[in-house]
Amino acid sequence: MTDVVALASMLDDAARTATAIPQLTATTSLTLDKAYDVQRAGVALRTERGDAAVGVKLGFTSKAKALQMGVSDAIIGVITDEMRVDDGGEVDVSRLIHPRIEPEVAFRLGPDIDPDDPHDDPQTAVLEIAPALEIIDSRYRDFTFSLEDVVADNTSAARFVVGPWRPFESAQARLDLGNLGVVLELDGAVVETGSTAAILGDPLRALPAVKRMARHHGLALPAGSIILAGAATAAVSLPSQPGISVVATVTGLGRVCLTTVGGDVDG
Ligand code: 0L1
Ligand code: MG
Repeated sequence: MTDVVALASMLDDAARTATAIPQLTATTSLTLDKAYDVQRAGVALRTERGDAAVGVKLGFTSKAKALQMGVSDAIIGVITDEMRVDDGGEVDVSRLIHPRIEPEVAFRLGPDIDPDDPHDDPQTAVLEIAPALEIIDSRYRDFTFSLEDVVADNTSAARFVVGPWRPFESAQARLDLGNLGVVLELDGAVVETGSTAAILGDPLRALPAVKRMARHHGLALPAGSIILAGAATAAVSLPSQPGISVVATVTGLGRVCLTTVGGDVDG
């Protein structure tokens, strides 16, 4: 267990000082279960400092990314209050190592989901849906890692922004949530376009996946939890200059944005 806490501390220091470290698996043998133990210990370090878990996120939800990593299942991480940025708010890039940004869809739970109850249908617990932006920032040098490394690193979770919440039931009645157009703009230019179909074929599939993985890895899904379903396009590097605007638009759900601050004026 000491080993697990020591590994979690290394990743935690890397995040707090915005300093990349070598992959843990370069010097330590890590199974997937142990990697999730390291992730849990890292989240515990955050909560001991007063941060709070506010939900979960899925990674490797696109076929392309899963193939690239040679994995057949998504991975799950924890998002916390300190990672949250208001819609239209500022992200200080000087506090991040090599951030990348991806457009996503977020769900918010009304009641809690009991991961251990096989009769608890996760979709019926969803109250709201929104467009979202996730900033991932691997704590590893060159953004290079194994599956176990990235799980230990809390799936590269760094910041997230959620746009306007809309009632889930009416969005589902009115829209084909499995194929909504998605546009990502950086500094006024379109840099990625895609579809919500890139998220597990349909972002609604994120809900049973989250429940299954929460059960397996001992994560709670209390009332009000936010679920980041996964990326609808490839992730794009977030420039390290201040004043860069990022906008994601999901057809029918609306837009969500942020602006960079801090960092190097010359990039
Ligand atoms: O949120 C994501 O899809 C990323 C998961 C971790 C992999 C990465 O950092 O690219
Ligand atoms: Mg993501």
